[in-house]
Amino acid sequence: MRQNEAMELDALVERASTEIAAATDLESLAEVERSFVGKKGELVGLKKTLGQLEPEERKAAGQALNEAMSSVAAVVVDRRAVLATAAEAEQLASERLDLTEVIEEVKRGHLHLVTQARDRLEDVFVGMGFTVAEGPEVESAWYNFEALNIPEWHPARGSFDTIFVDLGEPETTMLRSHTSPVQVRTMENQEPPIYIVAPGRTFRTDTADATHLPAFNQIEGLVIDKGIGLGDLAGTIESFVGAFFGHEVKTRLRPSYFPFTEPSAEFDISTPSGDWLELGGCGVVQPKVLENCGIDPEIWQGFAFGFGIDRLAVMRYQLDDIRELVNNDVRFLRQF
Ligand code: FA5
Repeated sequence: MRQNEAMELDALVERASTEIAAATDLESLAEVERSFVGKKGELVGLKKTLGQLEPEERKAAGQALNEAMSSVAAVVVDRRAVLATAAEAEQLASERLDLTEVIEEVKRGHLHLVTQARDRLEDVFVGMGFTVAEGPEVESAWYNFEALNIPEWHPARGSFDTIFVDLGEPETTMLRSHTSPVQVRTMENQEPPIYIVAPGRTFRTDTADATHLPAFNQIEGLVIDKGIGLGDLAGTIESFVGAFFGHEVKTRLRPSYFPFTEPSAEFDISTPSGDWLELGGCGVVQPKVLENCGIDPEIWQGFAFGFGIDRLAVMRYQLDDIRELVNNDVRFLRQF
């Protein structure tokens, strides 16, 4: 191979390397590759001129050309690897979902304030030695009324504004109108002494207003032991209110009437404005109710109470209206 031809070949390889390095994507690289080593490429073009050379020269020139072609091919392979990695990274980046905005927007959630109040109530009562009991939300007339000394003819049935379920004989199945049926279920299944609280959902035909909801929550308390009386009930309510609200909140019992307790009382707590707020009912368990549940009233006595958890949340978080609890306005709920 003549000197100037060899130099030309070197220059060609160098130009090919420069152009390959300058290719910014796989497509332009393929084009550069074609223009040097493709069928009509410059190096392949040179190959065709070999025929005009003397056999000896042809051999050396052919060899030099082959080396040039493989060195260009090697540079192409390297560059292709670099560009392919870059292309892959670019594709990944473009397909990536940017969720940072969403994450910033959605703040961490928390329990609803009625749930917070219920959990805290359970903690306070468990701390006082009670265990937590549960009962069904759909009840029979026996558990919701009769076992609690409210027979069918009793006027007190009307005061519970019951929502009946269309099942069996009319007015025999209902959404429980209070948590007191859990008293009955517990006494039927458990030997005294009994110290339970039963929180849960309750339902009445009440129209929603600032202090009423048609679906609300109560917590029932029941103690059955020997020598239990009204003083124990008053002391328990006072301890619980002190633990839940702080000892500056006072309690008072007002005489009232419930067919399942005798004597019965309504209990109120003092509000910061100096008023009293009715929280629930309570009393000494009627001997008839103990008998209905298979417990001998000559040996065992007890007290029971039931109050509204939603009302208690209203008081604790100083809300103006109980309906705030169920409006599901996240701006409101987030504050607690
Ligand atoms: C009862 O439901 C009795 N079972 C309570 C009881 C239990 C008495 C054990 C004696 C022994 P009353 O109907 O008063 O009682 O309801 C108790 C509490 O539930 C009320 O003081 C109130 O805090 C809450 N409550 C009643 N109706 C609603 C309502 N519609 N919305 C929100 N809270 C309510």
